[in-house]
Order: sequence, then C-alpha cells, then structure tokens
Amino acid sequence: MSVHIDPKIFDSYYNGCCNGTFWPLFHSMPDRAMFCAEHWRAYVQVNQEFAEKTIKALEILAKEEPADSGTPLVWIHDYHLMLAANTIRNIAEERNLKFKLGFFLHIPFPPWDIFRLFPWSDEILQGMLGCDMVGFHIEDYCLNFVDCCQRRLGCRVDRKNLLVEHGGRTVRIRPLPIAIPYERFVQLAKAAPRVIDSKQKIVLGVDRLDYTKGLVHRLKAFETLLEKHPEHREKVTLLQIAVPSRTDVKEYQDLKEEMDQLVGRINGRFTTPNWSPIRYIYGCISQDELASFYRDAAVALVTPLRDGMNLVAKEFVACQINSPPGVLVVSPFAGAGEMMHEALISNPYEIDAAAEVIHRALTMPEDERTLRMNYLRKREKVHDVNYWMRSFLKAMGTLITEDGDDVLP
Ligand code: ADQ
Repeated sequence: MSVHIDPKIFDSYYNGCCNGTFWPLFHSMPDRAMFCAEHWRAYVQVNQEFAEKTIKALEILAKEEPADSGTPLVWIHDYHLMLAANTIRNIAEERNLKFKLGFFLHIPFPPWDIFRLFPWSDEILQGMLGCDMVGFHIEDYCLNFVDCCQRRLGCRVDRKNLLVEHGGRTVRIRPLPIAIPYERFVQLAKAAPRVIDSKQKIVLGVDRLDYTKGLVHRLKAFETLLEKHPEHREKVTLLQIAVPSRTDVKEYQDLKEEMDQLVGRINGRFTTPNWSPIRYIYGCISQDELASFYRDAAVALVTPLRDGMNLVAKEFVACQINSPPGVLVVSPFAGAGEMMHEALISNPYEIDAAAEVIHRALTMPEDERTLRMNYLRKREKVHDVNYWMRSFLKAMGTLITEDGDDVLP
C-alpha cells in the first residue's frame, strides 16, 4: 500500500520541512534551519496521509486476521513522520482497532534550548507521544526528549526510568542504538578484491555529502597533518568518498562547491609528480568496493559535527579482518562516539588537535591497534542489526520467539 503525494506538496514537505528545517535543527545547527508555515502545512498534510493509509491497513488486518492472532505493531521511522502516531491513535481508538505504536528516530533529538526554536514544537511532541514506545540511539537523546516533554507540555516525567505521562497513558522512552548486518560485511570483506595500492597508507572517509558530516573540517585537519608532520607526505593519502545527497537543496550545492575548491587547493599545495594527498570520489560505489576500502584502509575518519549514530564507523570495524588492523577515529558528537570507546576520539572543531589524532592513528603500535580493534569488533558482532530489531520488539512487548511465545521486556 503506497502513499501518493502531490509533487508540489512533496517539495515543501521533503526539501522544505524535513531537510530544510528538521535536519539542521535536530543536528543543533539552527542558523541553517528555515521556519516556514507553508512547509509546515505540507508536513502536517503528508503525515495525515500516512496516518490514514495506516488506518486502512489496520482495518484490513482486523478483517482478515483471526481475533487471537496478536496485536498489530505499527513501527514509524524517523523525522519525516513525527506527527503520524497521534493521528493513528486517535482514529484507531475511535474505530476500536487493535494496535501497538512504536517510533524510532534515526537522527539526534536536540536539547530543549534548540528544540524550542521550532514554532510548532508542541505538536511534534504530542505527535510522538501518540506512541507506546519511542526509541532513540542513545540515552542523551532520550533525556533531551523527556526534558522537552516536561518543559513544553508540562508532562509528568520519570528521568531515571525514562517515562513520560501524557493523555492518561505512560509512554516509554528507550535508548536503542542501531547496528549493522555485521556478518554480511565480514563476508563482503573476505570476498572483495584489493583495490588500494599496498604501498600507500590510506586514511578513509565515507559519507553522504552533508554539512553535518564535518567534511570541510576533516580536509583542513588533513592539511594541517601534512603541514605539521611532513614525514607523512608521499606516504599517506586521504581517500574521501562523498555520496551526492539532497542535491536540490542550496546548502548542499554550496557544500559541493566548497569541497571541490578545498580539495583543489590542498592538492595544488602538496601534490608531487608521484603523489596527490587527496583522492576525492563524488559518487556512489558498490558494496564490494566499499568493503575493500574499509578492509585495507589504515585509518577511518568518522568525524561528523553531529550525527545520530553513524553506520560507517560500524561497517569499517566489521570489515577490519586484516592483521594487524587499522584504526578508527570517531567524533564525540556522533552516537557512535558514545558507544565505541576503544576508537580514538577526535573533536572535529579543533583542527590542530584533530591533525594530531590522525598522526597518532598512523603511528599507533600494532599491538595497541589489535587490542582496540578486537574490542570494537566483538561489540558490533554481538550487537548487530538483528539484535537491534529484537531489542525494539522486546521493548514493545511484541517479540515472538520461535516457540510463538511473547517475550516480555
Ligand atoms: P546517514 O546520515 O545516511 O543515516 P550513516 O549512518 O553514516 O548516515 O549511513 C550511511 C550509509 O550509506 C552507510 O551504510 C554507508 O555504507 C552508505 N554509504 C556511504 N557512502 C557510500 C558510497 N559512496 N557508496 C555506497 N554506499 C555508501 C542516518 C543518520 C545516522 C544513522 C543512520 C541509521 O544520520 O546518524 O546512523 O541514519 O540510523
């Protein structure tokens, strides 16, 4: 069952409200956010349309499924649909439909001081509180949400147990860090042919071309590394892969231009007849090629200015099957930086210090690299995407085991 949206409404909804407002605001970059009533109206309308289609699906289920076949779960994803839950609940309750509603936000939830800038912030909170359970990547985002519910809506909250009372119900808030299909990446890494020339050390960056990912800061840190540690010249190359993203939005067009100029300037400054410091790929690459880069890179730089989680950090770790392994550098402002304690932590805003962290990663002794990577890999192996999904279903009280029993949270 699909939702058909008028192209003009879609533009206001998707490029306007989702990517022009929520994306920058929720990444704590309010100066980049636009607040526009027309975009907001489109957002309300599209959420309403998704909610109505969901009700239709619940009605079909109620007719087709036997009465004892369990409660249908509606799992809503991400900032594009923050209002839908409340509408679904109101209509479904009126029509006596059985349902459980869960929501997962893939980006950060900002602190109150940022969130309150949004003119219709109470409607967003009420929308999300239509759920039985709301999941975020990490506890910080949960606490931000709880705080906003208390301060904007005056809800009674329990910070310790992450509960919010609203409309006579108690909504559970849970940190559920997303993960990757770990084994799939291990297998890809085992099978992928070598692409990187073995004489060179590669420092790898893989990102959507997005201003939250800290690409400009990263290039400047690499430039500083070459300035301060000339021993790395002609030996180390930054391979930056940037996937084109939201190319209809001006902020993204400007970033593309800035990156092109910066790469040109740094390469012009340091290139020798046999070496260029930066190889910059603007485009998508295949999973095989990606796995090969992840496997053979000496260092991965995952240094966003702000990021909900960041899957690249996890994919890199899964593909590190070489011995001795490489080094992961991660920003403290990504959800991944909260969890992957054995990585080197680097503040992307501090360019000089970030250059020193790259130097440290490039010169780290083999046994330290191995120790750190072993811990990182073990965590991702156990806490893979299946574990994440099961954790969500458990937290909803809807996980059915192979024996058909409900597993309680
Ligand atoms: P994104 O912001 O898109 O996701 P991220 O988590 O890094 O960011 O995922 C990017 C994905 O794109 C990775 O799986 C990566 O392999 C793939 N990719 C990147 N470059 C590629 C290329 N050149 N070719 C092919 N594939 C490429 C949002 C949030 C994150 C959160 C995820 C999941 O912003 O914080 O981790 O959702 O919840």
